[in-house]
Amino acid sequence: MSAPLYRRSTALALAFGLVGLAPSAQALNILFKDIGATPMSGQQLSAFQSAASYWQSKLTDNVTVYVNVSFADLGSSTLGSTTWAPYSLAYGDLRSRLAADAKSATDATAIGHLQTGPALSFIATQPNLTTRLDNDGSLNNTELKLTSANAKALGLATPTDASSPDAVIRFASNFASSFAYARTNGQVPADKIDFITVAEHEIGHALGFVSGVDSIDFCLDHAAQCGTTNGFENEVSYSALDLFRYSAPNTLNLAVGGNPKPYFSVDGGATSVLSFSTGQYHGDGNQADHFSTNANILMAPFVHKGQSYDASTADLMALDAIGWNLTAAVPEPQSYALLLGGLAAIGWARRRRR
Ligand SMILES: [Ca+2]
Ligand SMILES: [Ca+2]
Ligand SMILES: [Ca+2]
Repeated sequence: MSAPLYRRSTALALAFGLVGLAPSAQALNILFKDIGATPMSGQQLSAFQSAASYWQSKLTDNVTVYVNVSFADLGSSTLGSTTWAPYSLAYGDLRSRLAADAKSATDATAIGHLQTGPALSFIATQPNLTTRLDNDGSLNNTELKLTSANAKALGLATPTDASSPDAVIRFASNFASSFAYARTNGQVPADKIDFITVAEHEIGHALGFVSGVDSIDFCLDHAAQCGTTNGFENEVSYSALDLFRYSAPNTLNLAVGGNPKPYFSVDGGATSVLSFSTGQYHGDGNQADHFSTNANILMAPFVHKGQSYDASTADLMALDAIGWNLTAAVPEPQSYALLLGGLAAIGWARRRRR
């Protein structure tokens, strides 16, 4: 039985905001609730609704995803963060689910290149920071951990609702006045950060753009807190997205850092779609559940002032491969500008087995 990894203080007064409008049948439905001590404004809720509606327009999976939202103190450089409810399952079961769910060319390619058998083989970081080929068939090879929303996209039942949601998304109160909460002709002012971009990014994490590499990265320095004093072999760490993290053809690379740098690939590593970031603490400085790029890629670690963008082809391809079904989508490539602020996803937060 999986327990939600996020626990909010019951002393917090819940402020109920508007709930997402239900779209037509046979589509993703994102229902959200403002749980902040200070209620979000109408324009803030409307902006989040825009981000939710964006994803609803891109994904056809007939599931309801519950998201709690609020503004909170996230420090000086983080714009948003997401915690999510986990859903663990055997690798073989996940592979079967992905095969049964396959609809696109990306899906077909991805399924055709997944490792066979009950246990994955991959490059992994060890507690002493060295790496090795982990093919020992222990729990970290045989069981994976998805976001509950990702599990829903694969037809798995997850007991979430508004009081026990799929994800909790927090936005930086420090940047509340730096955000633009609406786009004008698709743009925001040059000195503002597009809140809708940030919200779409965080929802992307909730939908499953997460990596167990971040968990390893964090737990390398927090073994007692993580319960990993005996190493990572009997931990469920890796995500569906981690099935597509390669550093060479046929080399699944789930190491922190990564040399060469791992990249997103749906054909067993033969073709790199885009490089991944490699870890906040022992990698390239950015959480591994992001692409590694300065371009306007939604699931990159940064968003740029004055820039507004939605999911790129690479972002959508990743969600497609992990179990979502896409409506037709052809985003345009975009140029990039100034870096500003990290979009930290606290996707590493883990649960203990047993
Ligand atoms: Ca192992
Ligand atoms: Ca798909
Ligand atoms: Ca699906």
